[in-house]
Amino acid sequence: MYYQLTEEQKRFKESVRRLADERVEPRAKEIDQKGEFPWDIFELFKKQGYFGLCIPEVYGGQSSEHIYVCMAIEEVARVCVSSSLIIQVQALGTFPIMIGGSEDQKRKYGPLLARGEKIINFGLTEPEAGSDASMMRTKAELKNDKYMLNGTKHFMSNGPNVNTMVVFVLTDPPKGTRGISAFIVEKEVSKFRVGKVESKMGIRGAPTSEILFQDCSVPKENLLGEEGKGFRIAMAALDAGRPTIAAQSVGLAQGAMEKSIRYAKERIQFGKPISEFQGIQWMFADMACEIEAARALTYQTCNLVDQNDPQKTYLSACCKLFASDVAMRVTTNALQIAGGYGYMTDFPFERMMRDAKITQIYEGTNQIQKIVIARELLR
Ligand code: COS
Repeated sequence: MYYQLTEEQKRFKESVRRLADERVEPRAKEIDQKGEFPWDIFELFKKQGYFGLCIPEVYGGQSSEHIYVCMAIEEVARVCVSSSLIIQVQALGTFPIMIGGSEDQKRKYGPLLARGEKIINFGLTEPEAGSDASMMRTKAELKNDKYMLNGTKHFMSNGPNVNTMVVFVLTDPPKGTRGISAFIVEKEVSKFRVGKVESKMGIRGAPTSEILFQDCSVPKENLLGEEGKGFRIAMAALDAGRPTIAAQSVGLAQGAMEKSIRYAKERIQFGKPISEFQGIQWMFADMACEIEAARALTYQTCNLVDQNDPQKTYLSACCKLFASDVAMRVTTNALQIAGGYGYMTDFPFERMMRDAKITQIYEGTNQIQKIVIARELLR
């Protein structure tokens, strides 16, 4: 890994890698095959303080730079993408509070989120509002100091397990995106319910479900920022979130390449290890270049997120687009190098390829990233 990190950053990254190798990798296959949320890994990350990596110290976390949460996700994704989502989903739910929350909200929820007592996600998507997030129908009406929420969010990451959500809803429908507001919604208070739990191609240890809001009352003080600011908070949160998906993609690609190299050095055909064939070597060279480029772009984007640089929207879309396409290509080729064995579930390659596919889809499809990039270029 050649991007220049500080000594502290290097030490942190290596410590996550060790933990992932020792504690997560041995569980990866089983997590995928059983399709169950790994509570043991959740507890492990909680103990390590990984949920505080995106929360400043003053609000009970330990974040100083965006790169830390990204490196944690990267190193876990190198061995198990489902497990990396435990950190990623919590971070994406936390970003809107840190971006749009009041001082009181940050002080109240920061420590609870950092300790993993509040398990949170990001409630934007609806059946009719995917790429066009502004098409949401879930509504909130203010009645006697409480907002009443009605509607359905779907494809909610970690839906069955969360006890808290940041939910984006219409408070003033005629105003379009300016009529969308964001709320912190707690299950204990507002009693939202889990709907259909999806069966998925990959990331099978990271459950995805509908969340149903039926006259769910939310205290007025749980509004994030002001009414009508929700869409902008969501977009700004995605600017911070997309580099985390890029980091996940880089980790996944790195893991697939390493496993593929190991395989190629052991697999004998035509009297020698297949790693000695130039055709295979060139595949590794392409993988390595692309991974290095994706990683450097992702880490650079983290710096822009830290500085709240106006270019962060542009680069976060660039790194998510590029890194996820790299993850898809690298995992596909890693499987190809392992041939028939690669296709079998005894080997990790098919799981990694299935997991890679979602990185091109969630947090905005790669087609949406291209729209974001082009808009910034043409502005
Ligand atoms: N940061 C802050 N504000 C932003 C922003 C950003 N990155 N991007 C847009 N906004 C603001 C705009 O400035 C505008 O604000 P004003 O009304 O004050 O002018 C408002 O948000 C609406 O922006 P825009 O007109 O660009 O919205 P569109 O409806 O055209 O949608 C896209 C823009 C396509 C980029 C958006 O719908 C999107 O990101 N879709 C993908 C959603 C997604 O990622 N879903 C995954 C779910 S989470 S796993």
